[in-house]
Amino acid sequence: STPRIDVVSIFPEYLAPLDLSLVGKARTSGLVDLRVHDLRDVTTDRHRSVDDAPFGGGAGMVMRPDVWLRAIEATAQHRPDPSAEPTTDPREVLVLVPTPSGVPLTQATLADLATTLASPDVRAVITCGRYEGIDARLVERLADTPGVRAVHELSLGDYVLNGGEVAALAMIEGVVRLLPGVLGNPESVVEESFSQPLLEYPVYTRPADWDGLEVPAVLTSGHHGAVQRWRRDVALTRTARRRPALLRELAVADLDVRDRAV
Ligand code: 6GU
Repeated sequence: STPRIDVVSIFPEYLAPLDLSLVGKARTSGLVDLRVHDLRDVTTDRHRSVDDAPFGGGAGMVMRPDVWLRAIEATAQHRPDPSAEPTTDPREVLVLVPTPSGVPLTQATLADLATTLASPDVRAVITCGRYEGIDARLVERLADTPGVRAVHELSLGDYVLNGGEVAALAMIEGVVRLLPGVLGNPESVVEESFSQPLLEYPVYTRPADWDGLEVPAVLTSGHHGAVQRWRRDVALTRTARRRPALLRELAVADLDVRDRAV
């Protein structure tokens, strides 16, 4: 079966970039089944309302859990081609909830997701909230809803966006490139930073002298060992300056390895 991700949003047009580039190609070549839905399609009132005032007061509006649950359930309806009768996708669903209060999204999270989605019995749904977020009882209810495998509340980082759509784009791009058959050269996945837990070294191309700015001499020396040492050194220096916590984690992981050897 094809890995499947459904995205639900009140701004489905926000997800238009999923037609482009590597993700767009993965879709048209059948490597991933991505479907975008309008949350308002499952509303039942004349105003198609998806939100209400917060209990306890405060600014903004809160998204209604009943509408969201219906939308997630509706994604199971599956129409292999537009002329066919709809059938129900039998797979368990992994619900991904983008929120600035979530667990930080990491390369390890993406790798886990890619593995999970590559298995034939799971699909994912991403719920793009807006306003002040979704009524917290949605996650509670999902946790004991049959057919729901797990719920992950995930954050892109410590800053505030207006809604989950940009996070959904980030999650999808990050996962799709890890799916089997999507990247031509799997070495570029293994080599990049965060598989190897250091920031990447700087890269250069022709001309060797660009308007007086020269490429580091070691890179044109033809000495492969020296190039590797230089890249490792610059990556370490860069990581120490820009992401000191990352380097400390690496040092701790290294100590753990030594402890196990004792
Ligand atoms: Cl996942 N959502 C929103 N609204 N803001 C964010 C975020 C997510 N991650 C960082 N900021």
